[in-house]
Amino acid sequence: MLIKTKLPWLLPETEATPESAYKERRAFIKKSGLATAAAALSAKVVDGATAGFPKKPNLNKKYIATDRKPTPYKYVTGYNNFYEFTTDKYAVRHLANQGWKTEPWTLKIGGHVEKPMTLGVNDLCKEMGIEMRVYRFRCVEAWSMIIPWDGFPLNKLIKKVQPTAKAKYVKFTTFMDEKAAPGFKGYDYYDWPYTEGLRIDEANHDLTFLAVGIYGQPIPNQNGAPIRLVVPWKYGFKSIKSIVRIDFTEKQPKTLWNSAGPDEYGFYSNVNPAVPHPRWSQARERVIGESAFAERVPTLMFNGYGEQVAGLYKGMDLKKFF
Ligand SMILES: Nc1nc2c(c(=O)[nH]1)N[C@H]1C(S)=C(S)[C@@H](COP(=O)(O)O)O[C@H]1N2
Ligand SMILES: [Mo]
Repeated sequence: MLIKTKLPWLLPETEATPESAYKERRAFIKKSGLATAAAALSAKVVDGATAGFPKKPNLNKKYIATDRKPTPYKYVTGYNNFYEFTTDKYAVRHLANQGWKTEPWTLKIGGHVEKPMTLGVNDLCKEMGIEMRVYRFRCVEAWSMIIPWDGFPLNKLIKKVQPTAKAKYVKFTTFMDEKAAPGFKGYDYYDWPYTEGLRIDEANHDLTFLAVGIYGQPIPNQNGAPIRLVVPWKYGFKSIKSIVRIDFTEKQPKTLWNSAGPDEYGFYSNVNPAVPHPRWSQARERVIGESAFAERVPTLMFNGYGEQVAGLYKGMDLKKFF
């Protein structure tokens, strides 16, 4: 298989990380000088500063995960996948806060729309209004969190730009600045920049969210400042970070993970406990923040959002990979 033979370092962390390994890793980071960030290890995480961010976003009570507690902030912002910086989940927060500027930031929207536009994220925050929603988040690597996101539904922005009849898909693109992040050169076998896509009806679904904050604060760099997608019923890699472009397309767009491993990372990639990843089961997940030795909990179809989203996939065989 492509990834197994050529890209062994892609092997995601499917195993629980015991506390001892975590401590060893901290020691390693300190010694290796990997991070000038060694000093920052004990320092406060630097939050992204988004001037347009409201003082106190209101919780939208329609969207609260009731059966699990939100994952503590330190895990949400300290255990990250952001390959533009590094594949080391614990080092992302250091590398993403060493001079990478996420403000000001503009988002360009184009393709098949009546009103292509370029928007500043601060203005966007003010115009769209920011609400908090607590969503489950399930990574394809079989770990999960519960995250209070602040942002607005993508469909509000879609309404503003008015897609034409030709717009069947939406393509998202992440920033690409080789000076700001070492991953572009370090992992040059990926088809950078990071891209993702949704079908237009998925993009318009009320659950599909653009997040500019976490826990009522501007979203930290490591979580995808200043604006990232959140699609809670899909595997985490669909939730693309630090978006610079949104394009409405006629054809299904190429996406980074689907190109890198088409047999492992489908375009749809809805959370589905019945369809194993070719290299591991998706039936259960490790809840981050609980003991590494805690029993894994069952993964839910569509990550628990089946009632809301199953209708989008009528006629598609849910026992199959797609
Ligand atoms: N641009 C970009 N977006 C990305 C990624 C990435 O490497 N680059 N990783 C994805 C993966 S695999 C996951 S699980 C989530 C992680 O989001 P978090 O670090 O905020 O938990 O971001 C997704 N979005
Ligand atoms: Mo992921």
